[in-house]
Amino acid sequence: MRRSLPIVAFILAIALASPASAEEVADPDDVKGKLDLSLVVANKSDTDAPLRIRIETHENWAASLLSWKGKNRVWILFNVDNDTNIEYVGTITSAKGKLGLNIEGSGSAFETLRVRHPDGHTLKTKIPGDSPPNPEGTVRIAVRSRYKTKTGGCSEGCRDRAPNGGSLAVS
Ligand SMILES: [Ca+2]
Ligand SMILES: [Ca+2]
Ligand SMILES: [Ca+2]
Repeated sequence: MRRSLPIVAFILAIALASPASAEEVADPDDVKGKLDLSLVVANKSDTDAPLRIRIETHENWAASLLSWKGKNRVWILFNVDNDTNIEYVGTITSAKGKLGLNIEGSGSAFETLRVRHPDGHTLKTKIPGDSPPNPEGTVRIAVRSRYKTKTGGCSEGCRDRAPNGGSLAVS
């Protein structure tokens, strides 16, 4: 066994030297409505760096679609340890057209984080590094959406998840 040690050390050295890369999952055109998710991209430049998240949908919409007064929502789920349970849920809503992310869970609620909507189908946000929803090391995330209309195909609420099962592991 002793002979295999240098190989292990060599592989570890490569792993440590690799720059952090973006993790992403494309999501198909699998639900009706404006909040049909198409892509989630997440990355951390270092283990204790901010977690940057980009969410895209297949359709374009105005920030007011996510008004806190309405039923439409985009949620970010955070699993920050080794089990499969979600510890924190971030809810994206808008007030007077300005988007924010409110993260709650494990008995805590955090200050609203800024969310940008640089084009009609993209949401971008940043979770501070070394914070409960983005602890040092690996964090697993998934995104859910709900789009509800008064009549028609989404009157019961059209819901999407990306990835459809499991989560995106970012470290
Ligand atoms: Ca989708
Ligand atoms: Ca967990
Ligand atoms: Ca999906």
